[in-house]
Amino acid sequence: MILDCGGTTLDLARPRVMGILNVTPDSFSDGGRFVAPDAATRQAERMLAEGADILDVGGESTRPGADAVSEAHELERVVPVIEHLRARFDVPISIDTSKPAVMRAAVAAGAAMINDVTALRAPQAIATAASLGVPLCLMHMQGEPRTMQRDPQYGDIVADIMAYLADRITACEAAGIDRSRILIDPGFGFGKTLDHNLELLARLRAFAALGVPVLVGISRKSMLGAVTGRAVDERLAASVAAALIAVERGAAIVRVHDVGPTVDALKLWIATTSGAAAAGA
Ligand code: 8Y7
Repeated sequence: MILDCGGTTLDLARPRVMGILNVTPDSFSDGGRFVAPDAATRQAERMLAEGADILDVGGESTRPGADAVSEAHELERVVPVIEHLRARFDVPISIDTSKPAVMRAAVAAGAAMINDVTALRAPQAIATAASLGVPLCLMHMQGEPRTMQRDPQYGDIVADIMAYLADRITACEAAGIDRSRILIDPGFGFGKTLDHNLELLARLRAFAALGVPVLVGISRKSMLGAVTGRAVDERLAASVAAALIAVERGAAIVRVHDVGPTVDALKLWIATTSGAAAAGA
């Protein structure tokens, strides 16, 4: 599967690493340290040196309990950062947003992918994404960020989320978006209990049946804290393990804070699943 990111192509025959670049003052794990374009540049530089294949720029915190950000604020946070990064680096930039106006401005500034945790449910989002022509990640979320962790419910969680994502893919295709531009994401932590998240990771392989690449974000999330008893800044080893488990179960892209350690782990995975090693030579 080849993803066409406007000029740059990403061959998903091997797993890829998306580095998280938050430009929100209230992002739970970066504490707003990367708001200014200069600071964002330094962080981007480091992630690229460590082997990031994509950078995901987000200006609206979607952590549980977060308040919505106004469109003007989001635009003023992300557009200068995207322009700054485009001028300096060649890497594809993904815009993490649910707002059509932000999608438009971000792509105009050089973003080559849309990452939407609401799977283009906002009015005009599908039409906007269709007209922009960039790849899209459709993520599953039950409820909305402010309230999603209050007693989420599923029948069969994998079947429910697959049905939701299949619906969103159909809606995109109906608007003229080619399937080759679509990725899906089960949305770890978005309206899910610990048990829901663990079952999703255990059964991740099932999502391959939808026939589009799977993106997974577990880096530093609370499910890792629940399993290890570790605070958010102590979840590196668990985050790398989660990325590796996801890739082993079919994820094409992992969205992470700690690019270098993740890339190292995936190098070992690649070395043992391809070529001579896999053939038993
Ligand atoms: C995810 C995400 C977040 C994820 C995708 C965090 C923006 C919370 N999580 N996008 N965004 N998948 N596609 O902890 O799991 O990074 S925000």
